[in-house]
Amino acid sequence: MQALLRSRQHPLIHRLADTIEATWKTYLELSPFQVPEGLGYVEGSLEGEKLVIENHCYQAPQFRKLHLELAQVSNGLDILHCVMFPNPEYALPIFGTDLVGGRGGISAAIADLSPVNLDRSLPENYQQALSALPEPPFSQPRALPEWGDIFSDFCLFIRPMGAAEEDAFLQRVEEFLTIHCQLARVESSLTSDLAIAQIIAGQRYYCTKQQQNDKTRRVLEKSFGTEWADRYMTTMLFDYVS
Ligand code: BLA
Repeated sequence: MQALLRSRQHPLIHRLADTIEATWKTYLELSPFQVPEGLGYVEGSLEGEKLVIENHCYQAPQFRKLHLELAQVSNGLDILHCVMFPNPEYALPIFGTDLVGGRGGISAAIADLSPVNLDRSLPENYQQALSALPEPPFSQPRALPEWGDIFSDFCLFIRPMGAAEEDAFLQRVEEFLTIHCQLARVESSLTSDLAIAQIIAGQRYYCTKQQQNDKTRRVLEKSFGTEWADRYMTTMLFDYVS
């Protein structure tokens, strides 16, 4: 078995990957998740840029898929992508985080608990817990893209400047994750088919928006081609139940 990709990645990516897995193991009843055939570990280099992808997936009673992906492009780009897809019988938001950067530092650090209910607001218990967190001290906020209407008011999208801001980002994501796992554990499942159908629709909306991220698509296309990139984005990164 080769060394884990994270040991060769930007330190913040390595630390966040470890934090995500540790939090999952602490709070959730994890079981294995079957990654689609051939997608656990992938390498491609179509237009010369070699891309390596390592997927770590689990499931838990409240989550149909817990996905942590680490990727590295030979030009020096390091990526961490993580999404926790709730089982649609639970009216839970979608946790997502993306870190993109390389030797020059992390250029994009984003984390959110994104609502999926009809009025696209977070449940009251989430709003309360998130509002109680101190205002984070980041000097370079970044503007969300057009498709970013899926994100909550608590969404963090920054370019971390220096070690202190990297630490603060990591800490904030750990707080999001802990709040989410703690609230998910005590959430009861929905019983009404209508309510479940509404959650499914909300999750589908989230995924169709994320599939519009051309920056992700371009990185995948350059190494694997357009068809593979599209299939990967719709079946591995942002698949939804129908
Ligand atoms: C941005 N995502 C990016 C960027 C790249 C990727 C290259 C641009 C970085 C920058 O502007 O500094 C690439 N991200 C990838 C790739 C994968 C990936 C190749 O995950 C996977 C193989 N993206 C997510 C999730 C969120 C997300 C879960 O996967 C949020 C919860 C957000 N990424 C996100 C946003 C941007 C981004 C909002 C900025 C997009 C823009 O500015 O247009």
